[in-house]
Amino acid sequence: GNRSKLFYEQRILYTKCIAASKLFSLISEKKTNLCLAADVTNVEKLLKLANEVGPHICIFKIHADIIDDFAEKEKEELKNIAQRHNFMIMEDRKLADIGNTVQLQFNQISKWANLITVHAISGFGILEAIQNSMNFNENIGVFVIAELSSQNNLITPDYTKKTVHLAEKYPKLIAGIVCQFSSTFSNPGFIQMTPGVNIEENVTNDNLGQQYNSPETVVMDRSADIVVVGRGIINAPDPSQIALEYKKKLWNAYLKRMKK
Ligand code: BMP
Repeated sequence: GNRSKLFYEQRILYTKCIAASKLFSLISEKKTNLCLAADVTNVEKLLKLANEVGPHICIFKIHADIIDDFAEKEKEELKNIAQRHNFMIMEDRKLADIGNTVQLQFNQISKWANLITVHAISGFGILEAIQNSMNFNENIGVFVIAELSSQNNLITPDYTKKTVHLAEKYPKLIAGIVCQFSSTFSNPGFIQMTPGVNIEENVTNDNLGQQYNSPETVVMDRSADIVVVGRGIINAPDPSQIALEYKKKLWNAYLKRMKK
């Protein structure tokens, strides 16, 4: 089947992951497929961003290990903001260790995050470990990294294929796949999350290998379901206003894709 021609609401029928079905319905309710990469180091700034940009996003994605003093109190505050503005919190931890270690890491992260990213590099053990822990917390959704946006990264087409194949074996766990292309997977129950987007004129990369495309390219040509934007929003003088602009562009690209 062609997952890119199904509406978000329709995709709910195909997923077995609770977090993914929540995500599909909140996307269609809020009419936003924008994920903010809130890559800031100051915790006050982080919470301010969550408050201001919250109405325009489906996911607030963070790297907890870059934030100064991200303690219990701040995590609670972020959870409250998420509830108020109806978005999900993703820890982009890219877990990659052996199953046992990942289980210990996951048990910490699952106390405050709704979604988490993992690399499948260490094999089935990583997903087994999360599945074991998941019995206590069924609402965490996993996104598996099948491709990276960075130039000359070491992921091969074979690795990508095997990653998707492994993900298929854990349908209750896997909310989606982080990848760049429509052809990477076909399961309509999985959500395609795609980073590397910037709408500024002439911004096609940074100087550390990141590569950028337009909202239209990733949503229409590459069938992204959720698009990750970081510096394009967080470095702007008015993040909330520019987030709204990204939101509109990304949603229009989705509507155009459905009509095409
Ligand atoms: P920016 O839009 O500022 O380039 O940020 C992109 C975000 O997406 C970063 O938080 C990065 O960790 C994440 N990311 C990425 O850029 N490429 C990938 O392939 C996978 C990612 O998670």
